[in-house]
Parts: sequence; structure tokens; C-alpha cells
Amino acid sequence: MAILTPITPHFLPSGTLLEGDIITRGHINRTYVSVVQQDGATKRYVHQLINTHVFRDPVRMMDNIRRVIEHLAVKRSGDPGLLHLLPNDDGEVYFLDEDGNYWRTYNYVEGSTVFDIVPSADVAYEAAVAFGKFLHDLSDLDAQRFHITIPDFHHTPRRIERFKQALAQPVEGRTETCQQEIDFVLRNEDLGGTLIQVLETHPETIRVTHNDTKVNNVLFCEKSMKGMTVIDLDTVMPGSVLFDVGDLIRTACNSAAEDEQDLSKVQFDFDKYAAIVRGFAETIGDTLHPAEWDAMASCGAVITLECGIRFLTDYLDGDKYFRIHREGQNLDRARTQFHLVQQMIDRMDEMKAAVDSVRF
Ligand code: GN1
Ligand code: MG
Repeated sequence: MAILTPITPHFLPSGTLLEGDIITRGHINRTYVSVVQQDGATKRYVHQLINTHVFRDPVRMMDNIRRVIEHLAVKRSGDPGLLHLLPNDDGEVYFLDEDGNYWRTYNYVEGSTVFDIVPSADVAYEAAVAFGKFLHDLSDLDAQRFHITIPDFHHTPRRIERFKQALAQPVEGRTETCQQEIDFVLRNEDLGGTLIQVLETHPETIRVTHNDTKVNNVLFCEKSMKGMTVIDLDTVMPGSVLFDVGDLIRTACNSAAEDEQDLSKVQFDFDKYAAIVRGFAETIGDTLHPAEWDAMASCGAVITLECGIRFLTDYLDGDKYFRIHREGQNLDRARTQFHLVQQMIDRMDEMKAAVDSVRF
């Protein structure tokens, strides 16, 4: 809680900080939840310390987020799931402390819950509907007005180039521990070009997308188990809906944790896959280009491959990007991802049939 003591007064000047806890879920920023008493009421807030190694231009990133939040506030006026950014004492939606740290504060969405592992196809469907509605609500925004906060974020071939650079200069002793995973990437390089090719051939499909649609970025209503809101807007920027569909498939169709060490538990769940495709088709299906429909069956495999490559690259680099809680965790993460990719490749025909059954 001590870390929050100098921060909360900038966002909640007349509040008294009663409690503070860390949330260890994210791999990038530091996230805390506080309980603050203000004007006779007790409320919870979410405070985040932005990782400026990853987000080099936090001011521009916050500008993107503010734009999305303001747009949703108009579209979903009165919705209890709405996210708000608290202004600090200068009216900015972030606070820069004396050590050069950027902080921001959101309301805490009460009555919500998250899933790291999805328990049923119904939950997978609701997550897809939540992200689909989010994309639908942002579809009238001009993507060109958004800053590109992390260049080439979902440019899989460039991620592969970066991986090869790491492979040429690995932390000593690490290549030997992951030869199978290295071979997997080199064998599946071609798959990596699928989504970026759609964007390059059809630039008109570029729109404002979320870009980090892991399933635990949906807050579910505890009572109804419907999606309440989408969080983690850090990477909202111009992109392809295929990135968002793909990252939800990557996370929601995995029967185990992202860093599970026992690969026999890491199973790709086809029923959840079909439910996700249906959820997106119902919410944004009418806005998709034929080329996006054509590539839809592969997007889960591509984004899962890309994420695995990023974990493996970071492992070879010495764990500089994704936070780890134990030695070898990034390698374990890469292994689960590649294990899922192989299962998706093996079931590609069934995935195509599932897409065709809901295609517009
Ligand atoms: C990171 O912020 P967090 O932990 O939800 C990463 C995503 C990866 C994800 C893998 C800015 O997301 O791209 O898919 O880890 N975010 C950034 O779990 O790199
Ligand atoms: Mg994130």
C-alpha cells in the first residue's frame, strides 16, 4: 500500500486511502486496487504504473485510451460497466511522478469477475460477444487519428525477424534448452504471413482494434455471466479484427494456463472455438471483408504462433519484456502456445467448416 500513498491524492484529492493490493495477473504494467473513502462513501479504484520500457510514449497511449473511453461513454451512456479515467490535479488522465513514473487511475467495475481459463463454451461465446460489441462500437472512429503506440505489434513476419536476431545472440546456454521450439518456429514461418497479407492487400480493412483480446481482459457480470466491459486498452490502435479474434481463440480455447508445464493438460477446445467464431459473426460479421472471412480460420493459429514466438524471443533475450515469476517461465509459455498451434493446424479443416457455417 505504501507505493500508492503518494499517488492516490493526485487523483482523489479529498480521499483517504484505506487499503491497497497488488494484482499480479498482467505481464507488463504494475496494477493495484485501492479502497478509498471520499465524501462519506467507500469506493475501489484501479491504479496502474505504466511500463515505459514497453510503452515508449505513454502520453500518446493515454490519448488513444481517452479517445476510446469518451467514445464508449457516448455510445453506452448509463452502462454500469463503463470505464472511466480519473483526471489528476492538472486535468490530465495520467500523473507523472518525480521519478519519471507514469500512473493512471480507473474506476473499479463492481460486481465483475474474470476468467484466466474459460470454463465453458457459453463463457467463450460471451467473451467473443463482448469484444465484438467493442469493435462494433469503435467501427465509426477514424483509425488514422490513433497513434501507433507499438509499431508492428501484430506484424508476425517482423516478429519472426526479431526472433532470428535473438537466436543469433542468445543468453548463454539457452538455445540448448529450446531446440525443439526453435525448430517449430522455423518450420511454421509461412503461417506467420497470413494475417498481415490481408491487411497489406486490403488496407481498407484497417480499423481501430483492441490488439490484446486475451480472455481475462473481459470483465463478466458476476450474476448474469455476460460480458460487462472490455479492459486493458493499452494497445488500442489501427489493426485487423483478425488479430482480436485470434488472440481470444489463443486464450479462451486453451484448457490450461498460459504457462502450464504439463503439456498433456494444454488442449485446444474446439467447442469454444466454434462459440467464439459465432460470437464475432453475430456482432461484427456484417462488417467483414471477404478476405477477412477467408483468413478467419487461421487467425487463432497465427496469433498463437506469434505470441509463442514473442515468449521464446524473450527467453532467448534473457526475459526483458514479459515479467516472469520463475526461471524458465517464458519458455514454458512458448511451449504451451506451440502445443496449441499444432492442434489448431491439425484441425484446420474443421475450423474452416465452423467459419463457413456462420459466414455472411
Ligand atoms: C501482454 O498486458 P498483458 O499481460 O495482458 C502483451 C500481449 C500478450 C500477452 C500474453 C503490450 O499482455 O501482447 O499477448 O502479454 N502485451 C503487450 O499473455 O506486449
Ligand atoms: Mg495488455
